[in-house]
Amino acid sequence: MTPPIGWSLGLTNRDSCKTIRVILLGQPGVGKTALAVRFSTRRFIGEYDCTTERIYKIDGPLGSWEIADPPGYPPAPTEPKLRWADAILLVYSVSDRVSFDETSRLRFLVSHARRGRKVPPVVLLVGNKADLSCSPGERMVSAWEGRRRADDIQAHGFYEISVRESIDQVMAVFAEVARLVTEISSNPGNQTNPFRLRASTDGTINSLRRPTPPPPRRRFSISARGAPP
Ligand SMILES: Nc1nc2c(ncn2[C@@H]2O[C@H](COP(=O)(O)OP(=O)(O)OP(=O)(O)O)[C@@H](O)[C@H]2O)c(=O)[nH]1
Ligand SMILES: [Mg+2]
Repeated sequence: MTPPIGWSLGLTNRDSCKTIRVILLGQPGVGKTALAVRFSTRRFIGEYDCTTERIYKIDGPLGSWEIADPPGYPPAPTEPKLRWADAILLVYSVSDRVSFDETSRLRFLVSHARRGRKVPPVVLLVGNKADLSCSPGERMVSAWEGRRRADDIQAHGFYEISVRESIDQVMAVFAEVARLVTEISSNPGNQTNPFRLRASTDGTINSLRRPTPPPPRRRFSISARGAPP
């Protein structure tokens, strides 16, 4: 019998039952909704409603999730929203340098909102649209810059992914979120070296990340409702 994925990730049963709350932040058009929908349904649809803020509720092989997907415009998520989340994904597009620059400001907003809190949020920097780097002239931000930015802003990790091309890369991001949230919530004081993930220049995840097996194919139960408090 194949063990539940929570075991393989080193999560306890109690921890894997916790609903993990994630907020996706980034400029308009970087692929936040595509990321949430891909994780929820495994599908890449192509065009998404960008006007309404949603929370996706997901019960799947990686456990229970609430994923807030605010539109990139108008910007500025409020502090209660940033405090609501266990994990924050700062998303940019490798083909859009302005969206990359925005991640520093967003990181500052997150730190400001969470000042004085005992448990810090998990913060991952995610460079999306890595598939575009195959087209000449499309890549504007290198993987090296992404890694360095993640270091500078003290993100817990950096992933360069293509939501369009790879469900495995998307699942790897959320598996790492689950692992980090569990680790940090059980040991909030031990935050000496938060940055531990690297991504390779071709958009795949390299071996510095703890190996996680691909999730089993299973149906998800999802629903979408209104915005977080
Ligand atoms: N080439 C490529 N296009 C992508 C990828 N992910 C998303 N897109 C496209 O990027 C466009 C914007 O995606 P969205 O998910 O709507 O972006 P968003 O960040 O939610 O944008 P707002 O809701 O306006 O803030 C859509 O046309 C997607 O099809 C990817 O990995 N590769
Ligand atoms: Mg959107």
